[in-house]
Amino acid sequence: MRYNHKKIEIKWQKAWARNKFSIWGVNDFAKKPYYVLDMFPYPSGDGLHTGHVEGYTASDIYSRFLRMKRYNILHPMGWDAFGLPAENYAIERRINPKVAVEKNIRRFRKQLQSLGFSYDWQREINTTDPYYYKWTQWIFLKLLEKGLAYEKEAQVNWCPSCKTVLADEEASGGVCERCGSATELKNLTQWHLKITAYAERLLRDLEKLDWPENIKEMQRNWIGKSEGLEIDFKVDGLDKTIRVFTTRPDTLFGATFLLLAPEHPFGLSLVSHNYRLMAEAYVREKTAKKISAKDISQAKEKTGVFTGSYAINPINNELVPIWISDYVLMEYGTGAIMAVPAHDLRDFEFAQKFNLPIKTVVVNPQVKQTLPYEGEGILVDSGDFSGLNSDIAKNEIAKFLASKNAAERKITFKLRDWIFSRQRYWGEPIPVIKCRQCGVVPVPEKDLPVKLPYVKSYAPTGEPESPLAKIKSWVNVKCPFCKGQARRETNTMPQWAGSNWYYLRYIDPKNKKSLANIKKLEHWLPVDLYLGGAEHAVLHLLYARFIHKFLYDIGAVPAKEPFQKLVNQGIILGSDGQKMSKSRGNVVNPDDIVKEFGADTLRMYEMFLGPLQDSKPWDPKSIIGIFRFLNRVWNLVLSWGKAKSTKQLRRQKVGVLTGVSKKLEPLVRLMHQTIKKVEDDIANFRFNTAVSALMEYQRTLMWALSVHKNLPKEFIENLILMLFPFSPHISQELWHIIGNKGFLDKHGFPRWQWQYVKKTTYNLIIQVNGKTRLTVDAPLDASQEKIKTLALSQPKIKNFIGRKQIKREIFVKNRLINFVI
Ligand code: ANZ
Ligand code: ZN
Repeated sequence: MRYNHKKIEIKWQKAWARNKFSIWGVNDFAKKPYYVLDMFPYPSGDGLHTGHVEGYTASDIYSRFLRMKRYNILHPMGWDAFGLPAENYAIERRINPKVAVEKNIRRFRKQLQSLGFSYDWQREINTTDPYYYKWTQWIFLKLLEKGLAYEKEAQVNWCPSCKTVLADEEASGGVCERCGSATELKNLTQWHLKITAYAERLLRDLEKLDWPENIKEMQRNWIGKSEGLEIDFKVDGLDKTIRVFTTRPDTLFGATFLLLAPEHPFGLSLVSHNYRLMAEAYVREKTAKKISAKDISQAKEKTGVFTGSYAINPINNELVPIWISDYVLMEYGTGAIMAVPAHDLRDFEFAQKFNLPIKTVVVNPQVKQTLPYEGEGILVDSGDFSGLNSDIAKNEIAKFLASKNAAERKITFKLRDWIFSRQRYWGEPIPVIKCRQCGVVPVPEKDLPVKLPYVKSYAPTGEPESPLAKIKSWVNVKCPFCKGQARRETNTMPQWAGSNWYYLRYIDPKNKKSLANIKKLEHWLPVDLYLGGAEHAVLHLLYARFIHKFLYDIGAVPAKEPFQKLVNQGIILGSDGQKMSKSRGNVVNPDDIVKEFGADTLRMYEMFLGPLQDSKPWDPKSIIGIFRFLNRVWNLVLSWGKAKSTKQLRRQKVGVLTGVSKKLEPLVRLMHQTIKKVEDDIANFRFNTAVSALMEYQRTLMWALSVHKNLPKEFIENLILMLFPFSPHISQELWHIIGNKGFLDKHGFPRWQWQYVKKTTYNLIIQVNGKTRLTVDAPLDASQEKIKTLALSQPKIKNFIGRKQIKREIFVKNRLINFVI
C-alpha cells in the first residue's frame, strides 16, 4: 500500500505553522541556545534548486535533532535580494526588480514550506526592505565616521557586460564572478572600505574557528601575509634609488637584474636614448591595455623591455640591468623586484627569454638540483655569507644592509581595500551627500533609510555612473550642513553589503533603535553552525568577518567572530555527472519530486546520495528506493498497530525493555546500537550512513514482527523518533497513528544504554611461534585460561601444534595469544 504523502505533508505543515512557538520554543532562554544558520538564498526567478534542498535539509535535520536534545534552537531564513542577479533578471523580463523580487520571494517561501523546514518565519528578513537596509546604511556611516570608508581614484575592475565596477574578490583571475566575462581595468574614483586595517586580525583569528581547512587556507592565501625586506638599489649615474620588496634576501647575490612594473613612476625616466622608442611603446601598451588580471599570473608568456640603465647591488656593488615587465604588479610590494632567475620560476623564464645571466646562490645537497631551485638551502658564491643556512642568511643580510641604511624589514599583505561602489540601480544607496561647499557630508542618522527611489528606467547606462544619477528629483538635495544645493551619491552598494550582517538581524528583526539588542546578541552569538556552499570562501565569508570585527570594535556586537563552525555542502551534479544547467537540460526541479514522491522522500534521498561535503551526481533510480523504504516503514507500523485497538495502543507503553524475553535480546541490542549510530552520525553530519542504519533496523523489525506478533511498542516508537529529523511529516503522522500525542520536536531523542552497545567480543589473534595463524571471535575480557582453551580447540591450531609440546605462551589481553613450541 502506498501512503498518501500529499495529505500528510500538508496537514503537518499547517500544524507546525499554527503552533510554531509552542513547538520550537525559541524564546525559552532557560535552555541551552544553539544558532543554526543557513546561507540565505537570493530569490532567483528559477526558484529553489536541488543544492538549496541539500543544505537546508542538513541544517533542518540538525535543528530538529538538537531540539529533541533539549536545545533552544534559532533557525531563521530570509532573502538576499539586492544585487546583480535580481536586477539582470528584472531587466530581461522588463519588470521592476522590486516587483520581480517580491514575486520570487513568494515562490521561494512556498517551496521552503513545502519541504517542511522548521524555520522561524517570524524572523524572516529581506535585505531590500528599507527597515532592514536602514541598518546596512548605518554601518556604512559608522565606517565613514571611523575613517574606514573613503573615496579614492584607483585602477578598478570593470565588467563590460554587467556594466559595473567589481571588487578584486569578484574579479579574481580577471574574470567577472557573476557572468564570466573578462574584466577590464579602469581608473575611477570609487568608495573603498579599509579591510586592510583588519588583515592581521582576520588572519590570526582564523585559528580559533572550526572551519574546513581548505576554506581557511583560501582566506590565508587571499590575505597573503609576507614577511620580507625592502632593499634599496642605487641607480648608476642617476640620483635615484629603486626600492624592491623580497621575501628571499638570502638570494641577493643571485640578483642579476631588476624589474619595474610598467606603471612604476621611475619607468621611462630611466630609459636611455637608444631604448626610448621601444620602452615607450611597451609601457604605453601595458598601461593602456584593457584586459588584465590584477593577480600575479604565472602562466602567460613573459614580456619586457630594457631601460638601458643599471643599478648597484648594495651587497657587492655589482651592476645589474634594469628592465620593465608586466609580471611585476604596481599594487604589490613596491612595484619593483630584484630578479633571481636561479631561484624563481618567473624570473627564470624571463632570463631565458632575454638571455640574462642565471647565477646559483643557494644549494640543497639533499635534492637533485634543477633550475630554478625555489627551495631554501645553503648559500654559495655569496661572499662572507657563503656556507650559511637560508634562514640565518636572511637575517644576517638584513642586518648587514640595515647597518648601511640600505634595507628595512617589511610585512606586506596581498589583501587590498574593498571597492564598495557599484554603478547599478538595484542596491542600497550609499548614504552620503556631496556639497560644493562642505565636500562629502554623511546623511544624518535620523534621515535613514535613504530609500531607493522607484523608477521606470533602471537599466545600466554603460557609463561608470549609476542610473540613479538621472533621477533629478532624488539626486538634488539640500546639504545637511550649509543648506546649499547638493547632490546625493548615486552609486549603490555591492550585493555583499546586506549579507555582511544579516545573521545579526535575525536575532532581533524588529528592533527600531539599533541593529540588534546587545543582550539578545550576547545570548545567541556566535552562530554555532553555519551551513552552505564553499563558493563564498573569500567573498561573503571574508567580508562578513571584517564587518563583524568592525562592529565588535564599536561595541555593537559582543563576539569577535561571527561563525564558529562552518560546514560546506558539496555540489549536486546532474545525473550525467555534469554541473546542472539549463543549456545541458540536466536540471532537476525539486517541486517535481515533492509532487510525485513527497518532501520526506526528497529530503531523505538527498541525504542518502553520499557524504554531505562531497560533490555527487543526481541518481533518479534511488529516489524510488527511498520512497519504497518510507512506504515499508508506513506498512510496518500499520501492520504492527492493526491488531490493537486504540485503547490497547495507548496502554501498551513499556518502559526500557525490562522483562523482555531472551529471544528479543538481539533486537534490543540492535535498537540501542542503531540509536547510538544515528546520534553520532547526525552530530557529525554523516547523514547518509545514518539513513543506512535506519534501513537495517527497519528490515530487522519487519522480520521480527513476522515472528513475534506482540512486539513491544518501544521498538516501533524509536524507529519513528529516529526517522523524524530526516522525514518529519511521515514520522509525525505515524506517531499519532500508534496512539501518541504531541509534536516530536518536543519529544526527547531516544537514549541508548551502554550495556547494549558495548562490544562483547573482539578479534583474537592466535599465533604459533610469533606467526599469525588464525583470528577468531573471542569474549571480551576473558581470562588467559579461557582463551587458551578456546584457541587450542580450533582445528587449524590443533594441526599446527600436533604432538609438540607448548614451551611457553604469551597472552595480551583482548588482543592475542602466542604459543611457542
Ligand atoms: C627575490 C626572490 C628570489 C623572490 C627568489 C622570490 C624568490 P610573496 O611570497 O607572494 O609575497 N615580488 C615582490 N613584489 C612583487 C610585485 N609587485 N609583483 C610581482 N612579484 C613581486 O612573494 C614575494 C616575492 O614576489 C618577492 O621575493 C619578489 O620576488 C616577488 F628566489 O624577491 B622575490
Ligand atoms: Zn559581469
